[in-house]
Amino acid sequence: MKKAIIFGITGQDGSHLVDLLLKKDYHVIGVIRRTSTDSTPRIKHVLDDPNFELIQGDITDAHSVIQILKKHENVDEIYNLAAQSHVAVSFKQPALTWDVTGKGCLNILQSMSDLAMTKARFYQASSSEMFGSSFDTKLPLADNKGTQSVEKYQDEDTKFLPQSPYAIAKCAAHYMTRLFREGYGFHASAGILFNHEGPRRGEDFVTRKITKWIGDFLRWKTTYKDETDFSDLTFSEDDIKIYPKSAEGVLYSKFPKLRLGNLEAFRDWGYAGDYVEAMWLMLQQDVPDDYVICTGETHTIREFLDVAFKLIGIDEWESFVVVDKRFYRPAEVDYLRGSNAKAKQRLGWEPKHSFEDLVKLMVDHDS
Ligand code: NAP
Ligand code: G4F
Repeated sequence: MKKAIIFGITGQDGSHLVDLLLKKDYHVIGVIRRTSTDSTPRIKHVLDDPNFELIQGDITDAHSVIQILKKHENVDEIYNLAAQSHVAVSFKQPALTWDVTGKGCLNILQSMSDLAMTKARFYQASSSEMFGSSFDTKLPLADNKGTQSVEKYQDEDTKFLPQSPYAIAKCAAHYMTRLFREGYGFHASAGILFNHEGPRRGEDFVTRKITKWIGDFLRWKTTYKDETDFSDLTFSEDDIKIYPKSAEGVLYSKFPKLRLGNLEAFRDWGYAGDYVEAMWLMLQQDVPDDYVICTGETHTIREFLDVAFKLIGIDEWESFVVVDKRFYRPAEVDYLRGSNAKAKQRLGWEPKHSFEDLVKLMVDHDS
């Protein structure tokens, strides 16, 4: 039976990865940091599995990391998914983000080296945020009007131009992973994953914030009305209101509008369950390497809103949303669209869920 350690077990990806590895008959050790409240909701369903164990540790504490690895020196695969993973938070807590997202990776790699764990294979969760404002362009394509358009994309050869403390820390960890591969001969691979989402996504990332709001809004509305008709809602600057038909003009109930930041950014959004398969595939290769994992499609936050609101019968979402400058970032990543040609060719990986599937999965789950 193969054995794997997952740092970041309680996160979105950790929870999908443990599902996948248990299905593949692995023994999985999940590393959990001490928190004052329960951080296991995403992994509740595996806590009693005889092939799963939780162990306490924190990747910012090198002593704790080395003790965990020493106890499991015969482990086959080590996945580092642990991070302070919120880009906006990284501007407010840059040093913490550096310690967790950047140096945490070094703590694991250095511990592997100190313990001479040359057999264990290592996965680093790198990010498309590392590209920042950088992209490449394909040869201009002639469209059917006879003009030329340029297709922008990022792949394994695109240079990094990070735009946040988070992305800078991820670049450091990415290069450290490459150094341990090329300098010391470790089987260390990095997946440069583009945004991936799903029902287990943290509620402060934009996709889940939208679908969670939709679910809460629908529940609020059906508390007062059964019909799906939205025609008698009224809108103030901040709130959505329902007035009772029987007592025109008397406030019956109000619900806060959805407050978002920049709606113009493009993201290449995929489904998290598909992406953890790519992580596993990378560690099954004879030769370690870096891979871009993405769908190859890009959409703005506006487009996400279009699809999500249409699913609940609202064609014009504008009156339900407030653009709030507080959610803008000091520097933005405007455009992400990956090319997954290498992953397709070498790993045989491709995404199974479309953008529309993903939005529906999330709206259905939250409604
Ligand atoms: P997530 O939901 O935020 O999970 C992060 C995990 O890291 C949580 O289990 C968290 O524990 C743990 N963690 C934080 N600080 C730690 C520390 N000091 N020691 C040990 N564990 C710690 O992130 P995700 O979406 O699953 O992403 C997984 C990884 O992929 C992250 O490294 C992220 O940066 C990277 N990534 C994500 C995406 C994406 O679109 N999701 C794309 C590219 C790369 P708590 O539960 O206690 O907070
Ligand atoms: O959902 P987001 O916070 O994800 P972001 O910043 O792209 O980062 C995620 O994907 C990365 C991979 O590219 C990961 F490495 C990282 O760990 C994380 O998982 O924001 C997406 C876009 C941004 O342009 C942001 O400015 O949505 C915009 N946005 C607009 N309003 C908002 C909001 N983002 C958040 N979180 N909250 C808003 O209210």
